[in-house]
Amino acid sequence: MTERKDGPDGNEPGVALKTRAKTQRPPMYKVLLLNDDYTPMEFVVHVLERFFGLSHAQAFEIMLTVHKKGLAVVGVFSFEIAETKVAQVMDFARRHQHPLQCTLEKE
Ligand code: TYC
Repeated sequence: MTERKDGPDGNEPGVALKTRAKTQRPPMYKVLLLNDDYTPMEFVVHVLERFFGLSHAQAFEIMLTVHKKGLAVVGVFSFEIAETKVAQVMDFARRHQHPLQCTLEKE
């Protein structure tokens, strides 16, 4: 009988094993909106509609959550998108002289 020895890697010679490259998912970032005592509610709702594409009802709900709980996650995005949203919100708030704060956090 012909005996075939395993190769140095412990696998039978001639047996092709499929190796699957581990696909890394890109890290995702939460965009958080923070409460303050001065930014008008309507302004926050407008920001959420304008920069996050939320409906009026969704925007109003998130604004109320922030108002009551202190903060809320507005959405989860790739780093580039999250960074851009934060910059857009902060710039828009500053231009309207509201102290609204928006930040990002790695998931
Ligand atoms: N607390 C604000 C007010 O009473 C409203 C507000 C909501 C401000 C959400 C910021 O992210 C915010 N006018």
